[in-house]
Amino acid sequence: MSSPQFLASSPLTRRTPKSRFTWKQLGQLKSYSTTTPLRVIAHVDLDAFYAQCETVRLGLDPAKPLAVQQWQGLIAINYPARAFGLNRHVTSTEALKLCPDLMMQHVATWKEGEDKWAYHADAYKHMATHKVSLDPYRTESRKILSCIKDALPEKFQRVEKASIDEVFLDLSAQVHELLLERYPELRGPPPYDDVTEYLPKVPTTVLDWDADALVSAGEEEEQTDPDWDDVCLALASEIVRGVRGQVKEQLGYTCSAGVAKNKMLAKLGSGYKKPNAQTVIRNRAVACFLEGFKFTKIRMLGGKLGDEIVAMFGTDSVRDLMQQPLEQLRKLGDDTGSWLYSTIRGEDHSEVNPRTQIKSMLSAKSFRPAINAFEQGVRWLRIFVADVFSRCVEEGVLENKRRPKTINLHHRQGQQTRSRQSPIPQGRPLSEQMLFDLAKNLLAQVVVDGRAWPCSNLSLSVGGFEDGVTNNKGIGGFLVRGDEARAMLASERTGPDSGPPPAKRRKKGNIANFFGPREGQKKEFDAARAVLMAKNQQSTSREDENADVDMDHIEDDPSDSYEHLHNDPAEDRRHTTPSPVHQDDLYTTGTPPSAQLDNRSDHHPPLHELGVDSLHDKKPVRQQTLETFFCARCTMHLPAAEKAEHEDFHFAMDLSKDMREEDRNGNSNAKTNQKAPARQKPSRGRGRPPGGSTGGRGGSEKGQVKLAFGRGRD
Ligand code: TTP
Ligand code: CA
Ligand code: CA
Repeated sequence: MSSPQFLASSPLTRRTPKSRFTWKQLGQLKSYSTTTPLRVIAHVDLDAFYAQCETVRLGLDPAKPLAVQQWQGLIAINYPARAFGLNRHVTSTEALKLCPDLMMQHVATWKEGEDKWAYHADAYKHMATHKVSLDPYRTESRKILSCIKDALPEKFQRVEKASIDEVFLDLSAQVHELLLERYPELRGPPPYDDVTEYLPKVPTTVLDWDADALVSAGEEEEQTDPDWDDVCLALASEIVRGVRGQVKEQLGYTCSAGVAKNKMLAKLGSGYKKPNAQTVIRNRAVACFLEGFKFTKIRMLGGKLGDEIVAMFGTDSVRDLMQQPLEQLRKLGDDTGSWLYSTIRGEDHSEVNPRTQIKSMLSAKSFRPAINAFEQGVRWLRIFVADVFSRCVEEGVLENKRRPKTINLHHRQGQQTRSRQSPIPQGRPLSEQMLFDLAKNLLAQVVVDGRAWPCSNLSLSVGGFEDGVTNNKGIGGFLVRGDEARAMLASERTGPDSGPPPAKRRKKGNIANFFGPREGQKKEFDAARAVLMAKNQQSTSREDENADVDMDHIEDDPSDSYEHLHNDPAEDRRHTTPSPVHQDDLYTTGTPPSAQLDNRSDHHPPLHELGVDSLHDKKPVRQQTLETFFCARCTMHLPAAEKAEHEDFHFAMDLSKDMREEDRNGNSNAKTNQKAPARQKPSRGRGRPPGGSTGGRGGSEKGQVKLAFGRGRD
């Protein structure tokens, strides 16, 4: 590696007796500084994850070809099966032709009407009545995460779960400790106690990279002696080898890893050589490494932003884009241009965020054929609730460690997606029954609004997870009033789940009335609900109707600039099954897009961030993305499609609170009506005016609120 002759002759050679790194930069490692050039990050990604889960679960020989099937498609293919040319675009029938010995294991499913998922041998025939469960893979994912953590000293476990089968590790502090252990000259103090002094030179010219795939740095760069950044990466790589060894030994899984100075490079590195390999990208090799990539493979650049750049500069290659001066890139906007400029040069100062708490959970099903009756919907709700509740239990709801604040139902009919949201009462233990009643109530609201059938997709999510809530005042108390509030509370206390929807218990309500003429039923709703109802219409979300979803969305850290520029998840990070027959599954990973570049609203995590690069090659696949927005009041991310509705939710809640206060103060309705419009309703810029108002835009806000109230009380 080193060459004294070259060192003597090259004008580029740093032939000082010192390193090019300072004592300060070394010290910064200890505190996980995101800017020290000595930083060391690893990304670990399981090989053919679901396929390995099945191999391990069934105790099969990992050398035998195996694929995980979902309906007629394949969603995971192990490496022995890939040798037969199998990939996710191949159907199960085609797969068997290509590889007659292929073991195909269908994913576990929830069967309509049952309250537990199971492995059903004939599940592939029953797409209409079964729903995919990813529980087995989530369970394995958790075990692997904890094994990875345990493989690291407790004080150095800075691990971010990035998806169901990947994690980032910030190994900086651990490497710092190892450096000091192995190179006593680094223990200091620095000469003259001056941290801006350069470190001594690395005492060796050869580093042990073991079996690592070492990305070449190009002839010239390879001539230079190793410096401390190389040493740091070699130590990190040693740690990662140990971690991977533990995962294999204890749980039987192989994984691949990337080791580099930041998340972006580490992530690209883990996919560079697979399976069961680890790739190191030394700082000196970054330019060489990135040049060969399409920039659309880089995190954040796989989606619309990437397309925009391709269109603007007529290329998708990093090499070509690197020729563009900063001013040219700034055509994309100052911030985006600068970010892009440094990103394609391998800069990324985002943190490894060890928070792995789930912040929302979603369970969904696409119906083919569509469903046509309330009772049918309710049967699916029972499954969604069982699914979501079991995941809540894993999150510690029974011990009141964490619990969700809101429940959402999304309903799709034709091109229209509608959502209903309700607070989850906080003052008593969360139960499956409570969630079920709330869910049923939400579905009943959709139904009473009309045009509910045929329904092609239903999804249920709970969100706003909070740590052990102690206040016994349910947020629900603020949202609804009068009969509606009583009806809701009653519904939460109901007995058998097969009972009628809560609406039945409303005044005058029997089930026939409930599903009767729309206008008449509107009277059943009180003022705040009317505001919600009126505004909840006509969502034109382009959410994919074919999703059979089962996903958790992990807490993100808004301070993480990396995430700011991107994601969710999640995740919201999610991805689809690119089967030609269906896209039936998606999962989430990591954090959602919490902010946008230049205030753009269309930036969301590219699928490849989820380890779904292959999807980009497949033209007919509609990419599912879940754009989210951050609600500062709930401190949570929610699907962007729900933004307007969610704002309405707060608006109605505030309004209702005002009214309660005024009621308490003995104020009249007249005053309430004077006051209510003063609250600015968030502008939504889409959909029809609330309450069916034909009034104009902008200035109509106040009138709309009044109208909604009027209508609710007619
Ligand atoms: P990936 O990490 O993208 O792929 P993989 O683990 O199967 O294979 P690799 O060795 O290349 O990393 O996805 C992780 C799991 O997510 C995968 O095993 C199955 C699931 N998945 C889907 O269900 N649908 C998809 O479209 C993709 C890409 C993955
Ligand atoms: Ca993987
Ligand atoms: Ca992955």
